[in-house]
Amino acid sequence: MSEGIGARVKRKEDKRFITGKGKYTDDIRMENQAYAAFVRSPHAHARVLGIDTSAAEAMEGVVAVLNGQQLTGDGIGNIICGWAITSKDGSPMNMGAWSALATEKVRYVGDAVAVVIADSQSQARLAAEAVEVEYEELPVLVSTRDALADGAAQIHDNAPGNLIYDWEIGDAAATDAALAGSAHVTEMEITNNRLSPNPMEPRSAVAIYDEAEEHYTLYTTSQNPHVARLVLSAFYNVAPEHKLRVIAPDVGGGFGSKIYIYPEEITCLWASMKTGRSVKWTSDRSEAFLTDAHGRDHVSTAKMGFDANGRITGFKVDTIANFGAYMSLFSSAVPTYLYATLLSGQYNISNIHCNVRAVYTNTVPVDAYRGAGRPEACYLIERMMETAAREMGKDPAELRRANFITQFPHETPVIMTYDAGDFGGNLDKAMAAADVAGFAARKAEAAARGKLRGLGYSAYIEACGIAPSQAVGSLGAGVGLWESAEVRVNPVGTVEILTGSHSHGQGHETTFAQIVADRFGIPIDNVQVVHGDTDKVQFGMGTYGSRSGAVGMSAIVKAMDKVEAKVKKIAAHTLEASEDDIVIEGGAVKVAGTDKQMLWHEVGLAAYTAHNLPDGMEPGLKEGAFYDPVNFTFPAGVYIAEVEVDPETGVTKIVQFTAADDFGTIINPMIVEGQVHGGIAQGVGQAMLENVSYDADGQLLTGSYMDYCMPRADDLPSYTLEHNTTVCPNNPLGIKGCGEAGAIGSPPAVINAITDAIGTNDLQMPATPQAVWRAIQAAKSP
Ligand code: MCN
Repeated sequence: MSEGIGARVKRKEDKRFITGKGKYTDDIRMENQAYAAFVRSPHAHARVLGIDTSAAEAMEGVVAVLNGQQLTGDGIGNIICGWAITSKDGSPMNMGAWSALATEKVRYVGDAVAVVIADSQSQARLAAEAVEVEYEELPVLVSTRDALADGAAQIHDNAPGNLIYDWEIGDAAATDAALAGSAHVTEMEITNNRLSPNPMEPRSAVAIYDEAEEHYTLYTTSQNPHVARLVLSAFYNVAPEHKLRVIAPDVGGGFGSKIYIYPEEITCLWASMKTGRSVKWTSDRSEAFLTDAHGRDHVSTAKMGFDANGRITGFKVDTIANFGAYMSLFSSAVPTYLYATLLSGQYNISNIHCNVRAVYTNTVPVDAYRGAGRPEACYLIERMMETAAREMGKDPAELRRANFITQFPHETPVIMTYDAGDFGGNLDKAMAAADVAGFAARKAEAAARGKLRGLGYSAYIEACGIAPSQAVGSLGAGVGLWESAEVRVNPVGTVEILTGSHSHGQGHETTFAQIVADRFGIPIDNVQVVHGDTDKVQFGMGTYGSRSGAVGMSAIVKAMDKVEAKVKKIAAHTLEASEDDIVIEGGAVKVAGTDKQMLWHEVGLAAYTAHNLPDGMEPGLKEGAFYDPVNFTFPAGVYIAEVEVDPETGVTKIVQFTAADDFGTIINPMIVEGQVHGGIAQGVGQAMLENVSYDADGQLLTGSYMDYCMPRADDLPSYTLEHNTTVCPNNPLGIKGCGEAGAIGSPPAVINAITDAIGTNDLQMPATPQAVWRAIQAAKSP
């Protein structure tokens, strides 16, 4: 069986994962290891008047108690947001100061003010409780909607009215005019609920300072160890870049939350230098809820206009995006270039305008979480489309079809250029697989059992495979978004791939090996994928924005092109043939049309023994490449959810979920399906169960799995998945990213299905039984 492109190969890495042999950060044990425990604010907003560490310092096992004054005194810089967004009046964004250990003020419950380093974890935690911090409580602001209101608590002095930026995209006047001239305008207020990321492995860091070498090593749960090293050295001044090695070993999921450099990594590195001990910190689940960057949290009002034929005339959106207490690394890009630029959806819309006001509140910082801006855009558009269809008495599928973009490339009014797609084909496949034609009969049968059955669509598009450095750089990104790779063919013909991408659940060790196996005709077991270590891989931009396939693999392809060119030269020279006649097939390098050949490993050996290489050729067989894409990739699809609601209780069951996706060329269908399954599960979680909730004092009400409801297997149906392939023209393999699609496309399908069932559009996520029941009652009352 082929193991190459398109093969349903089992994941190579799973052997160590399912046998408990994965090596995670918390598995690292150093001889002189000490443990860190953070002293965290119990208040959402308070002035720090004093910190008394004397009792803690006297406790058994305590090595040191360190605070923010010492940290800043040692020149450790503030945590920053790396993507500059300019407000529409030309002013820069108002970034409030964020010290890894707070000095004068705390701004959310869980904000760290000091750290205890002790011989054991329990000693550190006990001593952290003995640190006495005197606080003066300040007024608290939690609500996204109220953040800009007069009299709201002021969170950062340099962000008057809590406004971080007031940004816009598109043509306001043209959109207003289009709406004014519309035959029908649908208007909605839509919230996108705040989510907690919940990777299986909580965050962890082990910092090791080697005094003799003045060298630091950081093991950390990172999706992008090179960016972590860059930021820690260049911006936070923790260690010089060449004296800092960052290793992200096995990482048990991230979903975006492990892109950022958090206070804990910075503090552990610094504390290791201060104490001369290796310092380990591993978050427990409560700490994860309190400190991992949250996702979403938008409040939007939107108007979508239609002409008499149901063609969209204009789309106007006003969004308030809650950033929490501080600006995390990529936070500013999420509700702007990852959200508003996708507001055209799959539709041909001439006039779009979106205004985004980003605000501070006394809550955990908010940043990218699976989909990052694109789920928020998709949810808005797709709820508007479904509602508009109902208001105009049109079939929701056909309203979408009538507005689909059919010609590519297509430039939207919100600066995206979609490169390829077949939106009508996706809809056809999804409708056939979901048996939409049979829905009326199923609905009638459910009604006979006293159940309300509903069907909801979502036609999503997203921009991923992020993306061209030049474009994102000019839009404010502080980093390029290329990727690097090195392909090393060993003397025995086995291959090592060094990549700047980082796998933390996506199966890169398998899919990356598959493209090498495909190209060189060798077994995937002869390919080793090396990633996650700044000493082994020179640089890389890491994994997020579903970019490892489209960008990371493209860098490997570029490096393989160079290897192949050299292999052909060696074989042509050895076999006394023309380079043009050399082909690589089935593990051999052959002269086409003859029986002359070298086995793959013989070429490897020839490259290293080097006694018979072409004149002037350097020995060895190793090539590197950087790949910078010319555009994003645009996966798109249609999701159809079918639900049954019990009108007496509001309990809702998804009885059928169909996804027809276009991911371009698929390297491994099994891995892609796994990605879609996981994404849909998270989307269903957002739609029906998950919601981060604070009380008015800024206390987190959902700080454990007793209160934060994650989807479980029995909340989910067996999915029906279809693929409709249009090849991406902008990368060598024709790939589009698949890692976020499920989380982007599924929430509106679910809510559209529930609102179809209960006969009201007035429902916000999460559609818990209580929320659904209330919506049914509200719809009944006059
Ligand atoms: N792939 C493929 N064919 C395609 C596209 C992708 O076979 N046409 C394969 C890739 O080779 C890779 C996997 O599918 O093995 C996902 O590829 P891609 O869509 O490029 O996404 P990334 O590898 O860049 O992963 C990032 C993406 C994001 S942004 C989030 S968030 C997310 C996700 O992946 N977080 C995850 N999936 C996750 N899965 C797990 N288990 N854990 C996470 O934290």
